[in-house]
Amino acid sequence: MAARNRGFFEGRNIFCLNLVSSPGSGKTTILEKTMLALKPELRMMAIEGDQQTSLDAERIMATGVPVVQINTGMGCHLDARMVNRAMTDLPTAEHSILFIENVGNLVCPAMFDLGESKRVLIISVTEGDDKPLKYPAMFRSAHLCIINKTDLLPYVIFDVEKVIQNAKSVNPELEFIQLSAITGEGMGDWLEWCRRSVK
Ligand SMILES: Nc1nc2c(ncn2[C@@H]2O[C@H](COP(=O)(O)OP(=O)(O)OP(=O)(O)O)[C@@H](O)[C@H]2O)c(=O)[nH]1
Ligand SMILES: [Mg+2]
Repeated sequence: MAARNRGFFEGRNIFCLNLVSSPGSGKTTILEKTMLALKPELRMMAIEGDQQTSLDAERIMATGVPVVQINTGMGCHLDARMVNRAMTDLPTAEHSILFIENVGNLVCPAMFDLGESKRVLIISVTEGDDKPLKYPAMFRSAHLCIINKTDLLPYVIFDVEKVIQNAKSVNPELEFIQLSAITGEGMGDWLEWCRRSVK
């Protein structure tokens, strides 16, 4: 099913991102800011995964981007079948970006290919710089690592160089972008990464 999704996305030049992280690291906040910034130039869609509620979908809807909420109930991750079903409720614009916000969980989503083009892992500076070593599967499966909430660095014990070094020890190919979704610092690098990726 993941392969079918991937073929569907590739055939339409839909760049699909699977955003994974612990709960609360800032996935929805980054998406809200990204959508408001890129709306004038890019077509976007979103799938929101949570165990319960449509709270995140409502936040995305407020930006004007088409969105579908998936509730996994007792489930702890999205799978390719859920994404395939959700796509029937989204307008599939060619040359667009599909953002899939996975269920907040640094373990299970690592093992489920959704058919995405790239996997984006978000870690916030309040989570500790040891996380790549403790949850290596997620860091190993990601293409890009966003280090979020850099505005909080003066208040927490978190060594950015160390988290990068730890993450590279499990995945030497991993790219990094540091940003604060709240102050906007570093958001330009992420927006540029998105722009470059859409064909
Ligand atoms: N200081 C600071 N707070 C942030 C930043 N980004 C997000 N937050 C806050 O972090 C909290 C969680 O943000 P969300 O965007 O809901 O996180 P999430 O990863 O979507 O959470 P789940 O969907 O529940 O996994 C909110 O209170 C945000 O305002 C940031 O860059 N700096
Ligand atoms: Mg969220």
